[in-house]
Amino acid sequence: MNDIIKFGTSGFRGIIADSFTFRTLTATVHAVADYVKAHSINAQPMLMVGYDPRFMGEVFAKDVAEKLNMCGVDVVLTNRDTPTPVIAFYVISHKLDGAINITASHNPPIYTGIKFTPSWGGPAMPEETEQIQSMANQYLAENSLFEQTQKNKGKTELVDPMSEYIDHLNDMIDFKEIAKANLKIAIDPLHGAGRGYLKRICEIHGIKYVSIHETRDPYFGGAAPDPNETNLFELKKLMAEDETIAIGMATDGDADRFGILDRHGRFIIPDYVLAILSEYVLSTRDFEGGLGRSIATTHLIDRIARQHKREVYETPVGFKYIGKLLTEGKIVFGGEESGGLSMIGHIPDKDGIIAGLLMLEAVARTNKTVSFLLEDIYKMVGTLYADRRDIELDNDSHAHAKALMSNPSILIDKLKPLEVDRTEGLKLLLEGGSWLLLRLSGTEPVIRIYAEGRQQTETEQYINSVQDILKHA
Ligand code: VG1
Ligand code: CO
Repeated sequence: MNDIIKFGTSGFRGIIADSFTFRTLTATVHAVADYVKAHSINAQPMLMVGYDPRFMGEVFAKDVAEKLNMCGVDVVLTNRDTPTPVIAFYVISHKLDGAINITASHNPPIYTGIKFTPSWGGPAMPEETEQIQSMANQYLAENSLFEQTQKNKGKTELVDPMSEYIDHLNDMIDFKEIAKANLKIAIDPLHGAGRGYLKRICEIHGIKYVSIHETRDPYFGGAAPDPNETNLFELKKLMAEDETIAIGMATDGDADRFGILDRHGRFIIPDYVLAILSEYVLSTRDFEGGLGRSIATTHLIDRIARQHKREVYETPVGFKYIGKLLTEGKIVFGGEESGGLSMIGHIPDKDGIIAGLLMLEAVARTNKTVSFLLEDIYKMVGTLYADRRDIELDNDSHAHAKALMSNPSILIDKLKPLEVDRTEGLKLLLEGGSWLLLRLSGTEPVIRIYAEGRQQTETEQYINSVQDILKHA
């Protein structure tokens, strides 16, 4: 039997009315309820239920709350679309048993999905989602969904988690430094769940700002709510026209990813943002511990860790692994090339809001632009140029991509790697600190080719060589 409900890198996602329906949602919710009841120390467990601003998000969320109540689980339901990091913070600070979030994150508007946050506050680990997934698919197959009502029904309460989260940021960010620098910023939540958050933070702290895409639009203006260079063209334009804006900050559909623009609207790829902020956090925060990065993320982080005599931990792709390292106290700061980061004292999930604020603090304190901060990194540890290309896959090309990854001799003959790493997908470690990684996405039907070379041209060559092989397969 083919499983209809599949948890990928972060949650179960599906096209609305195709694999994501009330039926698959209900099956998943029942399975989550089973999981939570088996693991909670409370007789009546409690979950937060939230949603992003996608089509019918609030309707699905209300349905989730009702189904959870029927299963004997209490619910705190968010009063509006809410960022994943805000939900994670609420779960931890209120010691809940977890959360269900109706979101497909950065995916295009035809998708929605479910992210499950367990009580530890990070994205669920594979051992957690495997149990939920197999139970959910069993419920679907047996068609036994609505019989499971309990005598002790749960209750639902509506909450507004915004101000508690914003208050907590006072412990994480040096707003005094930010105020002193008196900078103006530009904000773009891309119509996602981050709507109103950075804006409110600016209002509270007297930071000058302009913002766009703050309204709810389930079509996200016609693109995916992914804060990459292409999708940030309007923010870019706004910054190019206003000389006084020091930095631009964007968040994705559920506001756990960041996008950063330097003055004049220059897009800074997340790898560089992570390098700058790893260095900044290590030199301004007094915490013990190493740095964390995924296998697909810049090795500049390793060099920065070495400079500070700290450990670096490499994980598979998915912030859950970095979240665990934060929870275990092994790292001070961790990030992923897709635009995810968090730090000690905050949540074990990525947070696009704190990412923007941390960069603003770095710019304010050092009185340097983001590009200058990157130059400082290069001066300190040398240069590396990271890049990624995503190639859409149909059935044929999917088979080719898989074949190349399982038998990469043609690539190995061509690039002569020093080492082949099979932790996830295929990673070739090359001369002079360069590397190449191929893996299939767990959230979209694409193969991702990542590379990092000593020159931009070297990076492009590596990526092109894979693309050529795939084209001619
Ligand atoms: C992608 C990113 C990964 C991220 C995940 C969830 O996964 O590469 O870094 O953690 O999305 O992000 P994949 O398997 O498609 O490469 V989010 O903002 O969609 O929760
Ligand atoms: Co996201």
